[in-house]
Amino acid sequence: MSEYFSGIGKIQFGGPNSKNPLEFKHYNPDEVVGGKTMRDHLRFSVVYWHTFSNPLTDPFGAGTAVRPWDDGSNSVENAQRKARAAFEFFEKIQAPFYAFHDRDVAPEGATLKESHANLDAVVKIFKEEQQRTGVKLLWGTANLFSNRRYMHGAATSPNLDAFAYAGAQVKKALEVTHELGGLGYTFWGGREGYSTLLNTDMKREIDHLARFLHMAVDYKKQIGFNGPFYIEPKPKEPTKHQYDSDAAACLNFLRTYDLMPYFKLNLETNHATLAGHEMMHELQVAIDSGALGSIDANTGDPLLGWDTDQFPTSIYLTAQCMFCILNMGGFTTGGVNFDAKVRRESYEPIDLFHAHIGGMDAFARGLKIAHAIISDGRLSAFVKERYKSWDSELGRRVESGSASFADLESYILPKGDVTTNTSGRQEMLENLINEFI
Ligand code: XLS
Ligand code: NI
Ligand code: NI
Repeated sequence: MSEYFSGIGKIQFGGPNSKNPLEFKHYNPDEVVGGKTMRDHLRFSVVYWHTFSNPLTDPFGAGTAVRPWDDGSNSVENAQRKARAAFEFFEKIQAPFYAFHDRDVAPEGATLKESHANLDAVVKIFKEEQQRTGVKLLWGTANLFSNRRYMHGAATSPNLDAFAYAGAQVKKALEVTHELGGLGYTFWGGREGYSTLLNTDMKREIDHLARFLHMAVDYKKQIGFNGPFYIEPKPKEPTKHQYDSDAAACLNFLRTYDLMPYFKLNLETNHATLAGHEMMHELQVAIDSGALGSIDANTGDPLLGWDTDQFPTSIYLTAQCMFCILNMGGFTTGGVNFDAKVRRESYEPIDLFHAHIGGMDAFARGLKIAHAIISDGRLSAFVKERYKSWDSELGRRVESGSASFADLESYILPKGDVTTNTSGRQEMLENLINEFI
């Protein structure tokens, strides 16, 4: 069997003092943090689209990536070779999971039938490689946005033919995900949104999206796929206004259309940024509704207003993410999926290792820091204390729904005014967090 990343072995844990750029400094898969190994906490996943199908183009220039296993052709053989290279990478970087879109892994044929066959030919290799390596599919998805047929959207297209094509494509992608033992399936609304309301019947489009997802639910039951569906919010790009704009909008949509039992959210950091939220906000919104499924780990550039999909390296960010995830009780089917790409200037195969090692180490540190903050207990004690007035008799009655405005009035009238506020101590708490960073 050919080796595609020759000269690079399995990435090992070298410890914090290691100066070897091809060693983990903090990610030690077997190390136990709070009763669980790092491997089981973090459930790292590599994305096929950025790491194996992205030539590193930008709007001003062609791709720069050098990928010796890729002959640049649209052939199935090329796609199969790429699959072997991908699994060699997953194994060497010690990622237990991967994720893909149907069109990342196999070339689109002249007809849908041909595309299905191309996909099957690569899935065959995936099956072999999953067996050989033990790497699992975190989630599958369908690309319903690149082809020109989806110029107006897919499930929200004004053209029924595009809607039908998308349905057939998702049907196949679900079958393949199921066949590969995928743990979940993601819907990111690629072009489900609008560029101008002048030509858009928004209500009708959103109703169609809900119908589409209900059909997916029906089909998932039919084939016996038990994994969760995920919706991945993003506010803009490619359309001006994406319907799944943020976690709250997605939850509102899911509740309106009775889809909550079947869906969780897959939250991406860069999308949170584009929505004008911190990732921690998005995570907490989802967690509070029992709907956090998985995360697309990346980061944006604060000076660039688009989805730059950079590898996460900020310890502050990863600590915040892991703080929320640990408080939730950890992932079940989801994981830390690196929806991130190397910069166009980082064109060599070895850069894929540097990028993932950095992201994995950043999350390992985030995990340890978050665990330490939680074990320390001062932060949660502060928050609990801040709400202590609600633990009174009246507070309990309000929370349980048995108090009225009249009760509030007779309680507060004798007091005359509110004289009991205490400091929020934001700066003190920020200092507390920095004790652990
Ligand atoms: C694009 C999205 C996409 C999804 C999968 O911005 O992040 O990559 O994760 O379709
Ligand atoms: Ni994503
Ligand atoms: Ni994205």
